[in-house]
Amino acid sequence: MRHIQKIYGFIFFSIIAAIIYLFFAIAQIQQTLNTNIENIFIAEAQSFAQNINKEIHKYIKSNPYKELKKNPKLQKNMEHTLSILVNHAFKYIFVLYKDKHGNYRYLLDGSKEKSLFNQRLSVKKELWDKVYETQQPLIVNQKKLDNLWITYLKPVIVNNKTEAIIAIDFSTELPQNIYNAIEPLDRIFIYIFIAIGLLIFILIYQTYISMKVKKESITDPLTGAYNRNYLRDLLNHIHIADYQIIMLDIDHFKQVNDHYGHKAGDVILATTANIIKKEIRENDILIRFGGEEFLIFIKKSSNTIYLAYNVAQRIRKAIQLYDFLYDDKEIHITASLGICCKPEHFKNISQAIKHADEMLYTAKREGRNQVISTIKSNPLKKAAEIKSINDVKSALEDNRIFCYFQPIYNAISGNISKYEALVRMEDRNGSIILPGQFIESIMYTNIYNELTKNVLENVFNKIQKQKVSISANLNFSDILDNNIYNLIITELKKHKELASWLTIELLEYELIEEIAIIQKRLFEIKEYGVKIAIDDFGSGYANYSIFKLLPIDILKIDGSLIRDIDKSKTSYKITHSITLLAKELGITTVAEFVHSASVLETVKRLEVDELQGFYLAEPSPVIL
Ligand code: GH3
Ligand code: MG
Ligand code: MG
Repeated sequence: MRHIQKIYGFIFFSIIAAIIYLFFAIAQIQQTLNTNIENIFIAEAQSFAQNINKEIHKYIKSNPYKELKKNPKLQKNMEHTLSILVNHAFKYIFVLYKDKHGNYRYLLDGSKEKSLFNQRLSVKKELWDKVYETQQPLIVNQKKLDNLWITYLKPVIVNNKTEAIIAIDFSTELPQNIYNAIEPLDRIFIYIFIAIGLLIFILIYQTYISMKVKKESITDPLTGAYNRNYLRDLLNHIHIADYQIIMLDIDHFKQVNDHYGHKAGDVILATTANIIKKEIRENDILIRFGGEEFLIFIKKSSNTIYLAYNVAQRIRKAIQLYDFLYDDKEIHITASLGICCKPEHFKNISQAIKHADEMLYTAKREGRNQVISTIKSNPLKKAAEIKSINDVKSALEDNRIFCYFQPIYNAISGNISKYEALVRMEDRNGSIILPGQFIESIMYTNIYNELTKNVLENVFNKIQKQKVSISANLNFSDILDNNIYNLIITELKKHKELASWLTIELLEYELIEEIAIIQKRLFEIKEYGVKIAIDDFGSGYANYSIFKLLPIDILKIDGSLIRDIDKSKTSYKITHSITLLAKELGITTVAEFVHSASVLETVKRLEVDELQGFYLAEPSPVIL
């Protein structure tokens, strides 16, 4: 289509160029014709003057005035000769001499009227004098616009002295005739130019209109942002690796509509779009994605992965602080934002947008008025670098510590019975870091406690929001920590229903000195209805007295046993004995690390109650 437009454009401008060329070419022809006519006439005048000069020299040998005055017959004869040359073009042919006062007077006159001999003729003296002095012929061009009017002056030299001047006046209307012949063409050109002018005007107007229509079709009239039509076009040609994606949704917008009316809602939508526009740059793209949902493509400029995150935080704060005004009422709103930092890691743009939307969903679920940003970490890049205390500390401060959730399935029904919360850290590059890379360095520091609190709050929130069973990992040291213990108890008291959704998974269980305190605290927690699980049972020195001391509901069989249960007889037998023991004690068993079909088949055969592992489901930032 564009190709054809280009061809039309080329043809159109070629035609215009040809017409303009023709216009100037014709003007040039007219000019050339005029010059040629002029030259022909001048050549003729020269030859006339030459002949007259010869004639004069034939009969006159000294002073022409004196000789002609003496000989009127000669004068008459010569005038007759001149008169033969006179015609409608060469109208005046005469010979003048200069008297001693410097005035010019007739010697011979070619016109057939009565003789003007010795009468004065007023001429342009300076020109005539010049011919007298230089003894060179002169062409005096009195050309009018379309007619030629030329006087040709030739000196008559006798004995090296200028004695007279032959003057031939000629004029022609040929140029006028040519002009008359060409004039219709000129008129045609005027019409053509007017037509071209009109055509150009129509073209410009049409282009303007079609651009306007096009703009309207891709713009949302309420907010002035692009609409989904634009997004559809954009998806075809956008280079997604150049952008990061933000998805924004206004929190509780329905309530704004309900409280203040739909018009107020509209004002808020338009104003929000303006706030966003102020926070983004020219190269970024703002699209109204849905009702109160905006999609923003942030053009990468530097190599900071946090670009979109920073922009999103700015937008979030700006919206939170803005006093929206409607009908003299001040309205305050907040927004939640989800980010896809590395769209290039997704199969296509739609998937990347979907990821940003999932992050937005997470932001909503986890309290709104916040920015959630995770990335699908690049599988090619597995940096196993250990993070420092400071890294974790700033991650905590920046809200870059959160949980992934891995489902645990009931082996018989196949339904999800609960999720295990697995802590994750997002580093400054947007990569998701596993606990193995950062827990070590903060162990036994207050940062570790901060992290645990953060995880617990995360889990409590998730339970409140989604009403799902979640299992949280804690150490004995966490139970002993007063802050953490109090946090748990306070939450359990505050939200009575919380306990039934919560499982505490104990990661270590050596019988330390303080076991009595742990025992007391765990019994107290269990009183509320929280379930207690023993994690990684079967690794290290499995101490059976733990079942006597602590109120255990669930036993998670260590992954190292499950991993090769389909291949190792020992693993199989140990697991078997653990399941038998658990059954005897009335404890639920969980097999973690179910990573293949044959492992799954084997643990099912051993009648393990619950199953967890990559083969069934990977940990995910959201619970659907
Ligand atoms: P959440 O915090 O979960 O996002 O809740 P919410 O109420 O903002 O979201 P929900 O999707 O439930 O409601 C969105 C509302 O936005 C519903 C719809 O009537 C309203 N809406 C959609 N488009 C427009 C519009 O153009 N103008 C106005 N005034 N309201 C709109
Ligand atoms: Mg909303
Ligand atoms: Mg919505």
